[in-house]
Amino acid sequence: MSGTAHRLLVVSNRLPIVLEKTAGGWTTKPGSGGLVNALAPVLSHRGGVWVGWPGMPLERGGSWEAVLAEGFRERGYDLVPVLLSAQEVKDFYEGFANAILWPLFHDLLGQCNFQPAFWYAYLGVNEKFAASVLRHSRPDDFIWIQDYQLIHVAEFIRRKSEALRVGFFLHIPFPPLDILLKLPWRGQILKAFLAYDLLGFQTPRDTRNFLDCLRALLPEAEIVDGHPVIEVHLGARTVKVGSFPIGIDFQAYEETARSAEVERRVIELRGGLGPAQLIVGVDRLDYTKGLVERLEAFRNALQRYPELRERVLLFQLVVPSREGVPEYQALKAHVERLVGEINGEFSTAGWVPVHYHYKSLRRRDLIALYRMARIGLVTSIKDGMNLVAKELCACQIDGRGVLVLSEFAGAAAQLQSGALLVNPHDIEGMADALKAAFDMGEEERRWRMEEMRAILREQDIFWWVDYYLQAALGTVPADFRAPAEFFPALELGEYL
Ligand code: ADQ
Repeated sequence: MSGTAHRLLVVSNRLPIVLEKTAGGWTTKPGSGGLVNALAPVLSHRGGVWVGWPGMPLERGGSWEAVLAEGFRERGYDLVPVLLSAQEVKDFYEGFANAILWPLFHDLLGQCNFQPAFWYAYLGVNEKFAASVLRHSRPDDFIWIQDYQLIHVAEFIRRKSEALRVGFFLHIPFPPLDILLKLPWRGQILKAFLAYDLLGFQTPRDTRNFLDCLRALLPEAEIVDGHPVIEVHLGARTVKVGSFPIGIDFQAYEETARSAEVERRVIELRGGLGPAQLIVGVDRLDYTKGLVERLEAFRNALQRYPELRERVLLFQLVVPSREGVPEYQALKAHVERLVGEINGEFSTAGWVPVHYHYKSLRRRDLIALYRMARIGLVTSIKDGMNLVAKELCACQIDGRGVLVLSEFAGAAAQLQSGALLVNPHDIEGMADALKAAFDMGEEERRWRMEEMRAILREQDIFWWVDYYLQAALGTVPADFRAPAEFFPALELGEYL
């Protein structure tokens, strides 16, 4: 493909590995989270460099450096660590990134803490990342900055080099104008986006929001419509903008789901869970994932549809995340209280309705769970894409599962023809969707799942990276079918 001539230099807040200090020295394990899971196969495939924070306070010259270099040999790409102090982690990572941009970009203004110190720490860390990129890049590299923590990196790079090719991809949603306006540093953040050569958003919804903000706040920027990439001209700069729905390594998930090892795990797990229809939820602990709403909907379904009792079982896996941020600790307590209440109210001698696990599963076990799901439940309040929904479909090799999916997950645009779409704020609506999924016959389950799997097989992670790099280099084929914007269908019949 056209982009392969360029070495890829990926920059993200976290490196794709987690370092751990054990009695015998340092070890590494793969990181979790959507960004790492999506991009790791891309770099393994193409080679390149990954610049990021190793996830813990470290000093230069330690024995951990040899372990990172070892990781490079195993994975086939180079790892470049950016070290952060404990104060930077607090003010930049937990502060500006996760207590300002994360909630704001998910429309959750009430969760924001607009501390000025967080802003200065964010700028300092972005400058540090830019310095590391400048040190490790070659003139012909394609530098690809990932996600909301690092929006300002290109602006700092541009102070030293206009010539380097630098793209950006936003994994989370871009907020509507009225929400962005609340950010004290809205002008600086918006302008920082324009230091890139190509801006990638997950969905046309996010691209539209970004362009609306530009039109309102930076009218001197000229927006030139195009297909599939739009151009923004500001002074001497041209910035391309487009929607690139991120995919997964579909084939790898599917093959693992078919493996003898997963087959064995499925048999073992099935024995432990009994005959009820298995509803599966898998999420990082995060208030954007709609965990509370999901549990309320499950409770509502058990109340209103007694025939579901003893015949469904919700297996909810919650992966620990951002444990240093107080809101996440409060959310954990809330989720656990709800699980206790539901189990207290409905359990019988041989049946516990919610199986709740707060841990990180091994990949093999996660895939076994996806494969076994008769109902996959994704109820994000807002989500850039949501890879869990896609991974679950890739593992549904028997086509017997139904996906219940939030309208506000980016994935809804691609999966609308096969999923049962729900509004996560509508508790009764979600409970009704669970009942509809429970009742759905095998034939309908199969065609719906096959529709989704066909799209995900084609628009996988390698498709995504090719499409992005082609857009960066101006070589997207003219007949390319760009993703369309998704709006929920309203049932207005009775009012019209
Ligand atoms: P996340 O908010 O992390 O990603 P999501 O897309 O659902 O959300 O990805 C979660 C990832 O964690 C999945 O790849 C899943 O396999 C992995 N995971 C879940 N449980 C695990 C476990 N027990 N152990 C290890 N890994 C586990 C952000 C945005 C999303 C966007 C992605 C990618 O918030 O909207 O889809 O980036 O762009």
